[in-house]
Amino acid sequence: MNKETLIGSSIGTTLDRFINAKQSEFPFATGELSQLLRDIALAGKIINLEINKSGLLDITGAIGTTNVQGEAQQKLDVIANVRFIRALRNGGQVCAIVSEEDDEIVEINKNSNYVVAMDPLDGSSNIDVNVSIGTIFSIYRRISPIGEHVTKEDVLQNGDKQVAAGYILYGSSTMMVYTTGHGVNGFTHEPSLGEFVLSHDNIKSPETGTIYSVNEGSYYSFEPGVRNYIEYCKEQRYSARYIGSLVSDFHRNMFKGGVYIYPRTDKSLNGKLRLVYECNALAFIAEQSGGMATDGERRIMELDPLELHQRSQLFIGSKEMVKKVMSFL
Ligand code: P6P
Repeated sequence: MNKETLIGSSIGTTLDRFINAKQSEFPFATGELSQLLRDIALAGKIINLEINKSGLLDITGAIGTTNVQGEAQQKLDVIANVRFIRALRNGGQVCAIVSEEDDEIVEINKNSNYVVAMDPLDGSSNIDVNVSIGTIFSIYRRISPIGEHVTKEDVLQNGDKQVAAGYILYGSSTMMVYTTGHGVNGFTHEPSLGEFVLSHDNIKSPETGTIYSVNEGSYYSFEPGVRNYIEYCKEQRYSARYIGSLVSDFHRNMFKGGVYIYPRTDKSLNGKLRLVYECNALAFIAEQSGGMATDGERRIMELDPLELHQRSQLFIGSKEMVKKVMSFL
């Protein structure tokens, strides 16, 4: 990149500056959403610090409790949940939070405008073995009047109602990737600055690819169409890449071209991933970057959630690859 291009490029802009610049693109923007995005980034920075030294502190491993899914809660799951709830409470923009780690809606401030649905630390069983993990978040505007208690309809909105969504990937570098419906941008954490800095602007996903991500250990419990698609991938000599951390698999496939599949199995009759705080956010990012996300029949973002922790099948990634999977179902 030559000097003029480098100077003219927006690469290197801090997240704060980027949010401020983009806010001016939103007529009548009051700055509340901007502040909320900053609050999420702040929580991500704090969690990043803790993850990076988790092997040295007694914060890895399970804590002996299970979440509403019946899954063993990891210490960092609970720490991340507390960090996010505290950052969003202090930020003042959030009326309620839906979290994988809380059975019920967490009411924050009934005088605030936004709802956040999040998985504070997805893939957390990977923490102990130093595999990358991620935070996933969706942001909605509340439906009920400000000043009243939050209702279920505030938090059970379909994905098309998201005003913003994204993830923080704690990987070889820590990145925050988000959309407000005007494209997808990626920010890399610069530790010496303590800032997220724009590193990937206007991310576009390849229309197709040669990577498929699925847990083939469940092969014999998949429906025939899914098994036939996996056979198709092998015939095409595609690459099987499955980290066991949804954000990492999704992020790689968005850049390189690929499809991530989590279908129903005999153990997860409706699929394993959660619609409200995992599938919807990544579906928004996928569509905004030119990809696609379905439950095998319908767009993920059209599905009307009926309960907080509802699960869904997930077929997400490069548009032509998702269409190809669906042609087998
Ligand atoms: P399995 C992690 O628990 C997670 O929610 C996703 O991050 C990941 O892709 C998937 O589940 C892994 O599930 O059943 O293949 O181990």
